Amino acid sequence: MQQLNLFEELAPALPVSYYPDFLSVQEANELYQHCLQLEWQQNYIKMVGKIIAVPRLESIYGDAGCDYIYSNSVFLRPLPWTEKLAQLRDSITALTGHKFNIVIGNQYRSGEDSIGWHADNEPSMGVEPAIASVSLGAVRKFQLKPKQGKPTDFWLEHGSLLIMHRGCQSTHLHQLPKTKKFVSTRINLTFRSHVGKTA
Ligand SMILES: O=C(O)CCC(=O)C(=O)O
Repeated sequence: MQQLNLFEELAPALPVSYYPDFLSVQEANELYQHCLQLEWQQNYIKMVGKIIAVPRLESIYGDAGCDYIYSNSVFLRPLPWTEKLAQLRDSITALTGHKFNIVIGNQYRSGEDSIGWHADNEPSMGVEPAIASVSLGAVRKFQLKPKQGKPTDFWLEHGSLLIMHRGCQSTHLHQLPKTKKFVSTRINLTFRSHVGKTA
């Protein structure tokens, strides 16, 4: 499979790999339709004494017991793997060697939906976790930056796979910013490890 690592051309130090054609268009279309039928929920976080709606819908599937907590406020209990999500997990493992036991879905309904600068460093994922991120639907800008540096912009395409390598979450932050342009729905699936601790 062709690996087009645009980050390598733009900034050789970035700890990611990008596979634009990880899924065929037909596979990506079918998976997108499947993902629309997943159980999506609106979550809320506590910030400076306020309760704020997370600006996207979320879902979680995975092994029993792999509960996930983020921002000290959102508790996600995985539903059992669907057959299609389990197949996707296994094909990512076959390509990368990384094993995953949960997948968190993000559904961005419009350009108003987003995720701000953060690192995925919850203790439940273990030390220096690799994360695999599959994009479906509308193409959105994704940004990655060293903690003290400038962002590199990237457009994550329908059916693509982005791997954030081990160490990336310690050295870099990433985000999917809002956009004023009209964009249709995008679904992102992030496959993660879970090593036992939930907080
Ligand atoms: O939607 C994306 O591509 C990014 C998702 C993300 O950063 C996350 O789930 O932590």
